[in-house]
Amino acid sequence: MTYLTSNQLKQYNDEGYVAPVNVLTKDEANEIRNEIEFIENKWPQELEGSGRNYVHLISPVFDKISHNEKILNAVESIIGKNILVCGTTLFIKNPSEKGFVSFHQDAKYIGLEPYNWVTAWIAVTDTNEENGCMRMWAGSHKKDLKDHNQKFDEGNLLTRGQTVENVPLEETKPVVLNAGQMSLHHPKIVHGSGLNHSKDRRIGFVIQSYIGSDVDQVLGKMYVQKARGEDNFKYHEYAPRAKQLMNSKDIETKRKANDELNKIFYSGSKKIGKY
Ligand SMILES: O=C(O)CCC(=O)C(=O)O
Repeated sequence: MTYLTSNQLKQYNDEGYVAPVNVLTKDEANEIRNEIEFIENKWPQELEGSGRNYVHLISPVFDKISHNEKILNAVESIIGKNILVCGTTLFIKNPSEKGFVSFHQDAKYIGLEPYNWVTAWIAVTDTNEENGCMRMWAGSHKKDLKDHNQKFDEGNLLTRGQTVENVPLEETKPVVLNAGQMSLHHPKIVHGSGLNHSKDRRIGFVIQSYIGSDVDQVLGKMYVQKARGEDNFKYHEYAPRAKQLMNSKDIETKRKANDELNKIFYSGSKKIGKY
């Protein structure tokens, strides 16, 4: 049984996130890391920039994780049984780089409404305070969306460097996960993460996000896949599931999906960032 327990649901409702949730074995997490490193070696450009998005469309390994029963059971506990995979992203912090994620709310620029959706952050490597795990401002999901400064700052892994200023660090909690565990977070929770001070990579594979089929995209177009239940709303484009690594048709779908996603992320912005 991997539906959330009443205690886990309480944590999600009270704090805006739940962690850790056990979903993958260490071997399954390693399989993801190997897939990433295989792609990086064989096709060095593929995961660069906005190529870090929608990797589940070009790789059966990521496809399998995005449709994993245990993950979907936990997600169903939050958003109900009609579930679509709406996007995926790799958040990789290499030890030699100065990557970080400024405090932000996912709902600010993504255009998914209503907020019947949840983000699943899968730890591909162990993630802790030393290597820059996420920090959640517990309870912040209960308030309205906040102003974000658009900083486009060096090292920021977010598209616009969007930043909620003056977050009280003492009210944020580290999301420490072993490889194979996940956290689930609310569209409005303020969260971010610091630098990787360790000697190894910190890798998160993020299903960003699982949406209820009742969730529309109010800023543009999105490529989804049915994960569970029914889609009686049919708001979105459908993308085929990857059966083979880097099939040329799938690469084309990933490119189109990213072009559309960029229009959403940069809607109203005068500047375009690295991702
Ligand atoms: O990986 C990180 O440190 C941040 C990821 C994030 O902001 C998200 O998944 O919403």
